[in-house]
Amino acid sequence: MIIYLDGKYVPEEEAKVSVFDHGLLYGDGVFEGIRAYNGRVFRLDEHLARLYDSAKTIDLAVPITKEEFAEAIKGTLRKNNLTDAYIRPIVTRGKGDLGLDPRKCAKPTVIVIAVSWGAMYGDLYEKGLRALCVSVRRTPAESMPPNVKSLNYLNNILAKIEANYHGMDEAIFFDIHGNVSEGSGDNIFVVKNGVLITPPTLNNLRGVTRLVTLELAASMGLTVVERNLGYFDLYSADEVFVTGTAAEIGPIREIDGRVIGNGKPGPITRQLMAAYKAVTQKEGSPIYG
Ligand code: PXG
Repeated sequence: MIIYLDGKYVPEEEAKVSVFDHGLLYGDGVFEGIRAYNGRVFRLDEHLARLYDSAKTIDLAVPITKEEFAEAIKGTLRKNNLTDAYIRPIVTRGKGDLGLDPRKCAKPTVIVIAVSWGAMYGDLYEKGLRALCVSVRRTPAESMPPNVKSLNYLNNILAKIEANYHGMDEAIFFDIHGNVSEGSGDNIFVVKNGVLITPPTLNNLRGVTRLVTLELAASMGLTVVERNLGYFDLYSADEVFVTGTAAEIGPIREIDGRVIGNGKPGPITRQLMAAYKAVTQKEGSPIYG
């Protein structure tokens, strides 16, 4: 496997970062998760825009341009002969000392990893996922905006651990005010009486897949509403699904023991899953030629 590291393509064994890198010491850095389908990188510009916005918010200057970053991503895919892949761009604060002060970090570390990747949830796209509303709350925007895709994912990992202990496939986060936020690594939608509803994005990550889903829903003539949701809305929904680059569109069949709809992926969810599959297969920035 070939990794992009600070301007060079190197074998995985040589792709090493310092133990003094603040990405490791403090989770001080940002990342993205991007997919390539059928020889094209899906929504590359949107992911790069979010990466640079996340970096800006934490006062981290990405040392290369977006165009150079796009080329680093495609270059990594080409070096590994990939057409269908999961891509992980990372920018860390870089090597510093054991103190917190980011001014000690002279140069950000830039990494691109790309691996071959299939469906994340296997047969659960047919059966539906079981989800748990976890007790751990999504980090409030007042502390650390959930819009920043930072390397510190402990909040999300704690949610995942709680869901794991309960034998559930995914965690559903609430914010500190009691509003539904998102999944541990995906955004959430409910369908009620034919209307698609998803929370506004102050308390969650502005998911690229969320945006694509909203576009697809609009093109299908569905009514879409962005408003806050509570437990009531989840438990009494006709359909619930999560969206993410890794998860794609994942139907939820059960939440906290409540069966959602008839316990199977609902018709609107299925329509959106099919539309998402179609758009990922034909859209995107070409890797080769
Ligand atoms: N919310 C959070 C907290 C995320 O981490 C999404 C929503 C969906 O965003 P996109 O742009 O991908 O539609 C994410 C996605 C995983 C995993 O293992 C997920 C993400 C990153 C790393 C791993 O599920 N991010």
